[in-house]
Amino acid sequence: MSLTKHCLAASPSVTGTPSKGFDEKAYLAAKQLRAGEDPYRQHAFNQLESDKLSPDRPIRDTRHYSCPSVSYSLDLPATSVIITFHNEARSTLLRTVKSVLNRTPANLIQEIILVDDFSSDPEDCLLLTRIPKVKCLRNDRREGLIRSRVRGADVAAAAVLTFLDSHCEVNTEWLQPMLQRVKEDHTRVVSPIIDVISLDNFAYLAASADLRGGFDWSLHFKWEQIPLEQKMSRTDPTRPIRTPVIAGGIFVIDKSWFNHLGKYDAQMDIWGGENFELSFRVWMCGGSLEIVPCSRVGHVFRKRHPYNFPEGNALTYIRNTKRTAEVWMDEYKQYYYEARPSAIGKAFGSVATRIEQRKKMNCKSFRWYLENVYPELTVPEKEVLPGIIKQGVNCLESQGQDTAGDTLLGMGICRGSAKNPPAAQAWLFSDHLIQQQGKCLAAAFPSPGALVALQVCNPKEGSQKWRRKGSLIQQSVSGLCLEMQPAQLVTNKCQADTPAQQWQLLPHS
Ligand code: UD2
Ligand code: MN
Repeated sequence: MSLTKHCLAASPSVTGTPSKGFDEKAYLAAKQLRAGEDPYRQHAFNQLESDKLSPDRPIRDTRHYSCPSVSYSLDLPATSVIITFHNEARSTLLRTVKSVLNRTPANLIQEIILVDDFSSDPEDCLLLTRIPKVKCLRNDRREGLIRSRVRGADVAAAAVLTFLDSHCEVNTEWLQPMLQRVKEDHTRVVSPIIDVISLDNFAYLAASADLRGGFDWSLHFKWEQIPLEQKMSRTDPTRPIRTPVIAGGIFVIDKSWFNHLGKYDAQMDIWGGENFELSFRVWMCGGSLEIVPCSRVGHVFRKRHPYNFPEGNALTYIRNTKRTAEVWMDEYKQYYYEARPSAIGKAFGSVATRIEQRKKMNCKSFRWYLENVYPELTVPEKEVLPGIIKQGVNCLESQGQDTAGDTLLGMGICRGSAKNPPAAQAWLFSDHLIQQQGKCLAAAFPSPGALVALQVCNPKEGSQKWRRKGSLIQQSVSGLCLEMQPAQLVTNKCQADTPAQQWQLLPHS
């Protein structure tokens, strides 16, 4: 577990100039695919295609056309790039390293720290230290990417850390926009848009610029569209996108902030879940996460893991996500267990020190996170709650029918008691529906000022789905809020300080 002597050697030459000591061709040739071998077997991508490409191949600049005219500080901080890998293909590993050196101003790269997570051949890593700035740490047993990254971060000399997977290609001006955001505010943790390098033919493909990181209650990561209301209000495509979670592999973080927040949970093994744990921690403990669209980094997304999990893939994922749920999700962890029942009763080690750290840092609650960072994640509401819907001293009520036979909705002084209201003021809240006698509140054509009416309940109907957002009641599909205007109930742009949008849902029991 020590720095090898290669790693301590000073780097005499300037970044970008080929190093005399490193023979690229020999490095690659030594590990070429044997004739007849399945090119997907070892790495779960087409190694043959990767091996054919130059380590310096050009790629298309996939940024929005307004990005090149954005300017950045002249005194951006330098960064230590940390790349952990376990049995990576030489051609992809080398291309990752070269793309960084070729496409980044030399003064911004302090060093590239490779953490060889006990790959079969130590030379995959060691030989690369002949390239200026490249260092190599080798684990003397398999640790997994989480502990490996911490090991790399601990020896990093720069004030800012940049993590990359070992099969990436960074694009034009990828680093500057991320460093700029971190320099302005060291609590920001930033990612690029992650472009796709085809696992079949290694074509470099632009990813959508309208995505952010999301997840479901089983703690399964997914890319999702940024909410409509945010998309509509985006006038400048170079502005960062707030993201509830990051994908995990490619991000920039201030080193002292990373340390302050507790690095990673070192009891997580191999792969998976650490991105949720870090994301919840960053948001809940005073930082923020964002995707910077003018930064683009390509990554080979695979369909299966090319390496083994000593404890098995499923158990490892459970252990890591269960530790995340136990430390960060408070009472909401019940939904994790409902969505992933196989996690119930499984061993996950002690989380006492992580919980203690959360307390010490005085982090906010998971409820705060849900309300402020990820209100789009719907909380399962299985039980049916009977109740009243109050605004000031008035209650939402049905007020007979109009000539077309539609129920009129309005406000009336609350009668009876919350426990025993008259039928016209009694509502059921269930599964995101708000109903009265089989009819549900619906905004069929939601727009500011559009009427909300009662319709026959249909749980599949998006226009009938509502969720609480503090004291607002928001329609999930449109993002608009329920508002009482003098004579009618409408949807309108959500405004937390508008009294007509403040609602209390008081249950009967
Ligand atoms: C994504 C992330 C990855 C990580 C993972 C969840 C991106 C682009 N990738 O999965 O970084 O956050 O989600 O954990 O966001 N590795 C080791 N030791 C191991 C296993 C893996 O060093 O025991 C290395 C591996 O060689 C690679 C990196 O860790 O460089 C990530 O592994 P992956 O590429 O299999 O993960 P990926 O991209 O599916
Ligand atoms: Mn990867």
